[in-house]
Amino acid sequence: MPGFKAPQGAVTMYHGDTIELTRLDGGIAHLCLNQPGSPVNTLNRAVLTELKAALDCLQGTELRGLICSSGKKGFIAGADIGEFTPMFKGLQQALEAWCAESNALFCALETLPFPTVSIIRGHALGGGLEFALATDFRLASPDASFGFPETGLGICPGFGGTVRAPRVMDPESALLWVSSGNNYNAAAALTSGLVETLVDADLLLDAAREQIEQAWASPEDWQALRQRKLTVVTDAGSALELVLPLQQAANRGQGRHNPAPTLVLEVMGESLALSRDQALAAEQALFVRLARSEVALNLIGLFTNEQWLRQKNRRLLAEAGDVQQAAVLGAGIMGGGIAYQSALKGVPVHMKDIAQGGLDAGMAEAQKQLHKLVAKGRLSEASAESVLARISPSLSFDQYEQVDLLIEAVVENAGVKAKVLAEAENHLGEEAILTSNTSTISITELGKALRHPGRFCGMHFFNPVPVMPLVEVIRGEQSSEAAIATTVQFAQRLGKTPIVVNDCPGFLVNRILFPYFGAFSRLLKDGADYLQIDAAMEEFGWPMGPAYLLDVVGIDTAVHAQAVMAEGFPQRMRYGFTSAMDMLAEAGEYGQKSGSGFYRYAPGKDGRLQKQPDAAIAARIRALHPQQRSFGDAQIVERMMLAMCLETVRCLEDGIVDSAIEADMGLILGLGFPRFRGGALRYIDHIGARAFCDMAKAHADLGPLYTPPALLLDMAAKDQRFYA
Ligand code: 3H9
Repeated sequence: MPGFKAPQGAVTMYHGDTIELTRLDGGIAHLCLNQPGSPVNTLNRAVLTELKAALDCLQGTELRGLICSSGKKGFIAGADIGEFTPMFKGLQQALEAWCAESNALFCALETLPFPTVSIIRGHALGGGLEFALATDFRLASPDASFGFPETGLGICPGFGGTVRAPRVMDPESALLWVSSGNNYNAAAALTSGLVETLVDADLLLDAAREQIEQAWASPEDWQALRQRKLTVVTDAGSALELVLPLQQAANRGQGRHNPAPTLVLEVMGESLALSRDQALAAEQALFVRLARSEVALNLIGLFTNEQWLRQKNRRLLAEAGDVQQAAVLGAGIMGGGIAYQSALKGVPVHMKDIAQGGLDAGMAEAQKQLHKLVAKGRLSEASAESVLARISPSLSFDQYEQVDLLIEAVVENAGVKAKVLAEAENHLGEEAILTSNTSTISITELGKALRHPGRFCGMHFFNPVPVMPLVEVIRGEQSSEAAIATTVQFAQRLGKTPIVVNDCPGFLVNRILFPYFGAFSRLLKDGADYLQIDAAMEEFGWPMGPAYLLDVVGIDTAVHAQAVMAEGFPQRMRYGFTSAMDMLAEAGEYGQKSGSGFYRYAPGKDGRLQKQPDAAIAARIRALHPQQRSFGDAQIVERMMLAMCLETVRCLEDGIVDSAIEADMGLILGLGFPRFRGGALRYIDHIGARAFCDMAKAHADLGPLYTPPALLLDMAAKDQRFYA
């Protein structure tokens, strides 16, 4: 989609690689930002240098106004996050100097001697929104979106956003926007006072000219706007009233692990009672402090990891076939979820089961999910109906010759899966790709049941399918690159993040999860209290502790998968004792699905299951493991995280996963590994390979699960890290 271009006959005032400044008729200058070779504009160092040069050209001219626009479909996506890590890890003085220079630039834009207008289509995020806030007026098209994503990166706005937003918008919205990190639509921007008016995209330039004329028509109003941006917003007492409830909300749940929202609210609250320049100094001090924190470096690392992963997958896609018709075998929770997701994302899908009851349940589940979207206003009734119409339930293989990609999602039993896959292969066309949604069963072995194992690979979805972002694409020994590429492309089409891994019991995510459960079982055996373990792991940052997680996964499912893992890695993963998990499974207490497991479950006021600790369950676990020993929270975290992180290193060492980035992203997206810690390997980097090995060696009595792998020992000897 073309962006704004200077009209013919406009006189060039400045021409850089990314910025073009032209003089239009009527004495109006037009600054257009258009970064070559990138789908978005970012404010990287080169752009800021050119912006300074362009602003210098505007000094001492007899202009009537300046219009700022973008040559892309969006306005500006913020500062260039790719530049952050080296800059933030570098010298503090250099970072401070960069902030000060950038701020001087935005202040120069703000004080130009004529009215300035930003015209915004698409996104104006972070530094991009801060750019717009430095101009006098903002006009936007109805499709525009705005936000300050900085807190999600563990930092705060650093180009004056915390200062200008509450002086331009209503202060309460400004505090919410900056602290939440959320995106807001054009209507919200209008209501909050951020934008003057909404205008169709092709009329924005004319509307901006008009805005400049209006400013000259009542210069006192225009000057009053400028004055408002320089002064105090409110007194300290009123500011506190605005800030406190937002701080409480920011500190709830997972939010407490990222200090950025709370601190930015504190600083913004204080700054409401300060002048612009004092407030800018306070923002800069907070920005530098947050930028150099471990949390920020981890969260920024995730952004660059995601970018790296997208680029890697993009390279694969050259070999991918197009999936126009999908099919799912098995209409259970997973199969039904996959069929729903495929239909939702526009790919028609056959859903086959052996029982009409199964198909009805699968369709009912899809209907339930669609109702939820309609109720939330995210889908119209008509669209929901067309999504549902894309799912064709059937008891037969009719029309399977048109299927491009099939996902087998029947029971987790190798024999049944092999049989179903072999039968399906007979009904598919010669080019079709077959995949299996399995969490543990060997893809290489399943492939042996097929005539064309090259066209087969694993496609492991996580439950609940519509919510969980990860899909593991598993390469069996015979899987062709075309099968992998097509499956990766299809996973992306479903809105998921695919990670390609090699075949082994548990693949990547479950191979790492089960040693973690192993550490949990062993802690219980050694006398630890599972309520304390859950609390300690949640405090570490996990969304739920291991006992609760087992109840959610299903203890029967976990016991089954544990058996597969123990067979695959007997030395490390065979328990050699009856675990609490075994005991509960034996008693039919499978967790949430049966109403009790490590906890007891009953529907709460909102109808959702609430967990309750139960003294009787605790007593039975104590009877099973009579030894009592008290553990500190730090000891618990150490034993749990060692088991998980060491297995992650082994996956890298064994070539199950190609890179540290993919290993960490798999854990974050598939297991909910605390984002602010950046992943298991980044966590090792944080502690240091040598210290991590020493910690592991101190637990040698716990067996081979705690033996540091050769790769880590080698890295420790050479003082190496997983991430630069
Ligand atoms: C900030 O501004 C701090 C300041 O307050 C102060 C500093 C002192 N940097 O997502 P897409 C890449 S913090 C670097 O496919 P879309 C993106 O990774 C910044 N790269 O397009 C992708 O790369 P690739 C606050 C960026 O149309 C390519 O551009 N801003 C940035 O679906 C295309 O992106 C944010 O956090 C960036 N800022 O969505 C915004 N933005 O092709 C983060 C994008 O190699 N970005 N890229 O995979 C977004 O939310 C979306 O990219 C956006 C476009 C909505 C903008």
